[in-house]
Amino acid sequence: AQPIRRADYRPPDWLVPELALDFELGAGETRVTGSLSAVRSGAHDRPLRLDRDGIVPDSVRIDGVEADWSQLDDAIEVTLPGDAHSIEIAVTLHPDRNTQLMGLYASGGLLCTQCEAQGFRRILPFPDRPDVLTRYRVRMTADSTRYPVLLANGDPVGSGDAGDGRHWAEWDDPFPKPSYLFALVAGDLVANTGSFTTMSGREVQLGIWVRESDLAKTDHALSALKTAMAWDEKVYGREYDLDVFNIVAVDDFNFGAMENKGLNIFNSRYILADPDTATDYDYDAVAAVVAHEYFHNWSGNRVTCRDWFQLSLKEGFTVFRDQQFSADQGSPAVKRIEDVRGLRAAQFPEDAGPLAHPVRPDEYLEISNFYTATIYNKGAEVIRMMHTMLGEAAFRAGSDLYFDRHDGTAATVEDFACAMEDASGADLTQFRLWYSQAGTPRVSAQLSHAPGDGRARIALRQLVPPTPGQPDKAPMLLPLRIKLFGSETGKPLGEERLVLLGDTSADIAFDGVAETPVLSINRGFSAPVILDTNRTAADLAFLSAHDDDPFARYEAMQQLMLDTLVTAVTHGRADHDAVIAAVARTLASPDLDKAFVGEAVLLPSESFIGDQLSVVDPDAVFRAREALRRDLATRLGEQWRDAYDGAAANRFEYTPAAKGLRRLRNVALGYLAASGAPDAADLAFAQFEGADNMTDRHGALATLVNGTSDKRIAALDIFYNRYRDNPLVLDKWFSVQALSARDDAVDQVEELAKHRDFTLANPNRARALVGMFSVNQRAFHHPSGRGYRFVADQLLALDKLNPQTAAKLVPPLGRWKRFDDDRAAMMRGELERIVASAGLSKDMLEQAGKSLD
Ligand code: B3K
Ligand code: ZN
Repeated sequence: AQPIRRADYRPPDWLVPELALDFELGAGETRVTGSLSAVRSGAHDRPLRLDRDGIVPDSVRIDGVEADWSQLDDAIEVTLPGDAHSIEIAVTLHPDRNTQLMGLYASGGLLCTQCEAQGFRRILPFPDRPDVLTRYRVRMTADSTRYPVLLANGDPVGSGDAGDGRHWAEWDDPFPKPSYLFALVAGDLVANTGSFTTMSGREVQLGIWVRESDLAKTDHALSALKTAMAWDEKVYGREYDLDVFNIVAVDDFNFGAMENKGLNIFNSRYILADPDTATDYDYDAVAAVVAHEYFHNWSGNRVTCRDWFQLSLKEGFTVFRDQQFSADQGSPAVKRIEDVRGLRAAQFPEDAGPLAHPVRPDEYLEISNFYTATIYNKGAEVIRMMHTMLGEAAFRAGSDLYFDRHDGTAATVEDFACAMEDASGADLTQFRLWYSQAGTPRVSAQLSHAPGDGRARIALRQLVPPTPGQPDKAPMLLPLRIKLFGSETGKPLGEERLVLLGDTSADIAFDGVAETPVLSINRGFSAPVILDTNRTAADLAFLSAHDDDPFARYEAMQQLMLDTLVTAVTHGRADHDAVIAAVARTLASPDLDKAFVGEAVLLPSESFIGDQLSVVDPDAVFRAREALRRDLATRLGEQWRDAYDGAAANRFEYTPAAKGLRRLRNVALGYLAASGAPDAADLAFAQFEGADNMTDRHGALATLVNGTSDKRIAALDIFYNRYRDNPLVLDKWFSVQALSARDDAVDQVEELAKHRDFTLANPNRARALVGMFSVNQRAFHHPSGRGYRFVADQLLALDKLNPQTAAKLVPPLGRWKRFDDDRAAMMRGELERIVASAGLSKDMLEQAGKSLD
């Protein structure tokens, strides 16, 4: 297969201003007729090219006359004599055989669509590219009993009886859109409805559509939607533009959700929530994803992407918007901690490995592989840095200008940067390197102090590491928020400064510094970089207690823990005292937000510790981390018990304060278990049985599943029997075992893959077992290589059904260079076995192939 290159972009030869779609819907067979207007764009004599994937037209008519077409592998071509023609194409589809879940497919009795990025070509041969904007009118006819509800984009314009037990409905979307935003849903659904009055006084009907049995779990999503609509008006001045906004939840979905115009389709895990089945984490995720998809109505739909290389234009910006939204709903510091933890868990390793690519990539084989942490999360960091440098008001002016200028068009990343520059007067020339250069910059900051002349100096250096295809990098523009604190008084020494580091090295001076200063740098994670400083354990412990920015306090604590753990791994032992004292102090600070305390006292993950080492020995990392954990647990035994008891809640409430209590309580329970306290398992089991919410029940289960108590099996059985009919909760039952820290985790996971409730056909289930297992560092990297073999076997089987979801699970195997020779050879061996398999998808070929380099 030939890569698609950004440099080869050419505007479309033919435009399609109008499309009427007619669906005769059925799960076994659906007949589609598409009537489109094709208009020649520019002077050329090239044929009309209509992309296709696995479908062959039953007929093609040009201006009402049966016509010939030439059939290529991935398209059909029609030669058109004039400059404007009407084309009618008929196709037969088989939704119930569509295991890829792209195009039109069946899920739990529903029929639904997924078209981004290139699924529309599995429904109708069409110029399936985001810069072709079309006005859609959709007519659906279906069995009235099986599919009483028929939804599509835009506004409903008619419905009626179609005879023979069938009915029809017609929808019209007045906003021209690219084919990837097309959607329809047919099924036996009910809605939780509401309405929202926009800032100009228009009333919008809202509907969250689910199976009847799930209706009681939709209030949270509906209220999050209303909050998000109001927030986007207030913070970005963006108003909704149709009379209806519908969301449908489906069980089989390749990712989180999809922002189809006026008809969002969601993975049910990001809609359904009630206290008995959803954790606080799930509740937060539902609100964040509902908001994210809603925000796409402007950042993605009204202004879309010219081509898929511009994907971060909509995704990076929309992730930034949903992060701001979530921060505004609770604790901004805790939200930032979670986002940075996610960035370090997924994006930093991606940027350091064989699949590293810039936020605006230069080429791809399969676009589905580029819905990555780099495009989404690093993309969001890039927008955040603009926000930091320009300030709130200028950033908003830039965003207004961007939406004004490009409304109704397909834009580029460059257009966004230009709007920001034009509205603010800023020069983002060097800053644009964030879009073109891959790799996480490394920054070194060395603080020195001359007490005699009251001057502190920070020597800054930056290095952008080489990545595949990009051996040499230019220095980037890094916004670093910096503040100094006095080591004796604990007080800030002057205001925070925003330093823009644009050179390879720079010297920053602070005057009037009489006291020995301690350096607080990259506050709020103002630049997504890896930092190296000359701060001692004492400095970090000091900051963890005195920094006036909670995020910076968290970072100082993490760095202190990380330094301790790296020492332990490399030298076989380390002094735990500084960490223990700092954690003790944090636990004893009554003024701190409980949610923050719960995050601050958590040890860095095994994989993040591994990322600091030149060669990773996962067993050594596990041992070092367990030793510190046990030491913290036993030496602060009383404090963990106080924290546990002090965080006991009354009845379930979903409020930031109640969430914080649950967070701290469950973290404390984990430490109590790690201390070997004789009553820890009973405590966990009592919490498991007595809980009135999933956060506490799941927290207790996780503690038991990691341990050796005989309560473990009992809890797993009770949990299974209670939730066996709830697929989303059953996913938790699989994943909590896949993530187990026990020695026998590999055996358990091999058994679970044979369980009657395990299936690769459902992406959530596949990810719950295989995806979660492959991030369980000790189990996946079992020295026997069984973990690698298990994952490779599952990926090969999944690739036959659903290449897109299979390919997403390759990266853990692709990290082989980071491990010892034996493990590296076994991981490579599995990748080689994958690449050599017959009938491999393009998705897998790209991911596994690149991972071998
Ligand atoms: N835009 C979709 C993602 C589509 C992924 C296609 N492989 C959801 C989102 O980012 O909001
Ligand atoms: Zn998105």
